[in-house]
Amino acid sequence: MFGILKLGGSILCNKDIPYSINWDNLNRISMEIKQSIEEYSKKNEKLNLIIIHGGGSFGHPVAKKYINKNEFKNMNIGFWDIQKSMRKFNNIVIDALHEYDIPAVSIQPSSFVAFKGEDIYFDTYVIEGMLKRGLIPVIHGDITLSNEMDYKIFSGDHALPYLSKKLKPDLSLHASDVDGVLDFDNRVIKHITSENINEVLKYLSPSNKEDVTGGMYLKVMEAYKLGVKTIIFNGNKKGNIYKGLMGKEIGTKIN
Ligand code: IP8
Repeated sequence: MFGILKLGGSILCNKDIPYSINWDNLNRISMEIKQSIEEYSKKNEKLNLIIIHGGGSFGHPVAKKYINKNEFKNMNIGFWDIQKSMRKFNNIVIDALHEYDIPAVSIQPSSFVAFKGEDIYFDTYVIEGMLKRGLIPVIHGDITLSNEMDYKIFSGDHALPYLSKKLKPDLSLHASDVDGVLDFDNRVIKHITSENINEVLKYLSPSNKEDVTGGMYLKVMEAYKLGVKTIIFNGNKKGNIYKGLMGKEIGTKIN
């Protein structure tokens, strides 16, 4: 089984407090990942896994300091400041995974990922090699270079569809802080296809004001545009990460 799991920053942090970790969630999620690895291994299967995490209360507040009217300013400081905040966060996530003997290794996008227009340059040779060797790459949202002289935030919501399209996992999982994609009555839309996508887009409100990236709209659009089968579900709920990794039906399926 090959899965790519994105952990939204909002489930790993307390978004209202800069640099705050939601330790209960981080520990529980690490434990559920470990449980899934063990469950597959009992069935003589291997869970190949890539983990992606968002910026949470580390990347977003720091990035905001350098964005003015949609443009990056003062980036001779900003680039390393944003990079540093995400490096700290990524270290904490990886340390928690190591507590459960999960062979997590860090991938820092600001060092080698770039945008060319809307296209993403992201060489995956090393990530694929890590997977082959049983390692679990942990990639995060980050600041990246864009075009000739610009910068752009590389979101976990870019990473998940990009890697899913390129590496073709069996499962592409999006653990967010809501039960799935919701309609106006807050009911979970179980399945998004070409039949209902236009209807669904009407329900999606713009991103939370603390986020410098696109919220649910970006998640749904990116997954839909690339035709990647993605599940969006609530990672705050106990057992859901495990269920998701075991391929159980939860949240909203997009394909
Ligand atoms: O939370 C954003 O990643 P996201 C990363 O996955 C930064 O959108 C640096 C704000």
